[in-house]
Amino acid sequence: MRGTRKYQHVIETPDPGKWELAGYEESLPISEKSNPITRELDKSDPSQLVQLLRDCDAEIFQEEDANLIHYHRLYSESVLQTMGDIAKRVQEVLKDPEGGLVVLSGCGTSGRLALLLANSFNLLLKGQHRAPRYCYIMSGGDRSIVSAQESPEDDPHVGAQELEKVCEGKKNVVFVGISCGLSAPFIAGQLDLCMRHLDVYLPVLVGCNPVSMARNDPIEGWHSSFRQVAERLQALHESHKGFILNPAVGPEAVSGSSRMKGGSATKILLETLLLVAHKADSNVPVTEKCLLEILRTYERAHKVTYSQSKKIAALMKQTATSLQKGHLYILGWGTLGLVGIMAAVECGPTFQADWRDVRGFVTGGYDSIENKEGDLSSLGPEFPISHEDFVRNVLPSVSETDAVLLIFTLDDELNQIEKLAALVKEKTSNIQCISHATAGQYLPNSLKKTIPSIIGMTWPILFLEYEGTFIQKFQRELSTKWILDTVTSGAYALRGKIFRNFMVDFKITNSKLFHRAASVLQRVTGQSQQRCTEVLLQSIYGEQTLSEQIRNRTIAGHVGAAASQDKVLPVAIVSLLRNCAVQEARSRVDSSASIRAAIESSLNVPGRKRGAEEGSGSEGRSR
Ligand code: F1P
Repeated sequence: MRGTRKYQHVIETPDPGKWELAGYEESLPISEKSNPITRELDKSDPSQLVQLLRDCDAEIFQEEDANLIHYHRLYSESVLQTMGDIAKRVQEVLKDPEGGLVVLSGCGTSGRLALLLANSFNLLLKGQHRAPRYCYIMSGGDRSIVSAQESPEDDPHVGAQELEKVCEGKKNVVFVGISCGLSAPFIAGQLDLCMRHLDVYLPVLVGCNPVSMARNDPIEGWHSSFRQVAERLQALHESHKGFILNPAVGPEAVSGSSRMKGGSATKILLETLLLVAHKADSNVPVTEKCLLEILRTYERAHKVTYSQSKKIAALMKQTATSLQKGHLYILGWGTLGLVGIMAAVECGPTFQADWRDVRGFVTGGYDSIENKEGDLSSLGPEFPISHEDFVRNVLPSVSETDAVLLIFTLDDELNQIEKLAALVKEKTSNIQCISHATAGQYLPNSLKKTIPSIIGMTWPILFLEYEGTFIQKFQRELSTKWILDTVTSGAYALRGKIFRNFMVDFKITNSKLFHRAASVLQRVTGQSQQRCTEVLLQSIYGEQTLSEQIRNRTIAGHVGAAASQDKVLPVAIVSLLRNCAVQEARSRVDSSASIRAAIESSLNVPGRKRGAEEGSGSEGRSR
């Protein structure tokens, strides 16, 4: 443990990682680096996987180390100061009855979190008999809540249009753009709009990379890169006309999977500062102490969550088995249902899962998630999300190969839960649950009998005025998120979808993911950027000889072509490692037991030269 720690930690936070050292994967932003903690993720058993992911999550709370590169962390003075400054501005908006609005916006998980947070704080206002002041925007619109839509992330124009739409007639707007990687063009477009109208907007950027690591490749059809936008925003920081809240939380456990730590950190940062703003609204001054008091509760949540590591590992193992031939259905009550949907949806883009493989359902469906566009059930079979929809459309075909996970608190309708559990048990014995209780509450025996596998979380009573209930709700949501991120990522690792700690079987559906594919290819094979891009394109187009016409296409063109292909990156990796045509590589990948096995056996081909990256911890250049 470091001697320089300023705060006493609730959990044991790890020592600074190798990723903090100068030169470690230098060309990559923190959010895309491979975390040294999880280098052997693909070789780990369920208990080890939980431990590794627990340690990675603990890095969120690690403090700045003055002896290393000066990364700002969650507890850094500058970060706490910025949180306080933003809270004060939110407080002003809350006092403006007519023209004030807080807009939270993001893509993918960041957009779903924007929805979750906007709902939480509108609910808080409702409890005080006050009108809603929060709204959310997510790229791709409300359909992205339950179905991954990655390509709208690339459009800065649509981002700006959407923002203008929700702010019509407003005079005092705090805009919070969330992009964990400081990378989404959709958010860049919105920040740019705000900076052109500072009389109305206070632009805030939330993410987990330093500005110098923000994405710098040109945004097609637009005037700036994300980094240029972030630099302009940074220049406004001193005059308090704009803010960037971007503590480093360390690389993701699965490289680039910003739904994990990035998402958790977003939730912690924003809930903390917004709660403090509401507290301040009742004339309590915004102080570092208030912020710390709340941040501590999230550390406590980490400790409580991972005290159940053994049971989480068992759930992961069961999930991996079910995903061989069956499915995982996550049925949540209240906002925990939305947290379940968030985890389920991301399995598609991250692990090339079919939308039927992992699905989330929530009590009350769209009514309870209070999305802007209302009931989306008619959009297609993946859109019905209520428990009734599950019982009607899915349950009849559930069998022993499927797993069902119920997530609830002991304040929910336990009778209903028991009834649903009994129905599920008629179809499969693989039923588990995560239950959240407050100290002094106990699960009824009848429920324990119906569901023998229970991850039971008991939360301490919080003696904190009115916001105590919300803190408890936030802790339970984050705890559930941590468990589900761990269980789904771990299960797919066990299914051979991860190589070392790289996601290798993801869909290339936007420009960020195209660059990520090229970068992983370089790091696994040790080949040059030019060669990797060439083979990536060969894999996308299924052609060994690339025509001039293909070579001249834009990245958006390549992304469009990649959308209809599967296993693009694994095929490119095997092709490069074996120095064989992409057709041969594809048939090898197709006939392998898993993606990981295909890569591993290609690495061990006799006579193959070792790549620069293998075991060395150095990096490839991606941009
Ligand atoms: C946005 C995002 C992630 C998602 C996936 C694709 O990232 O949609 O939420 O998990 O990795 O990108 P960001 O803009 O918040 O970095």
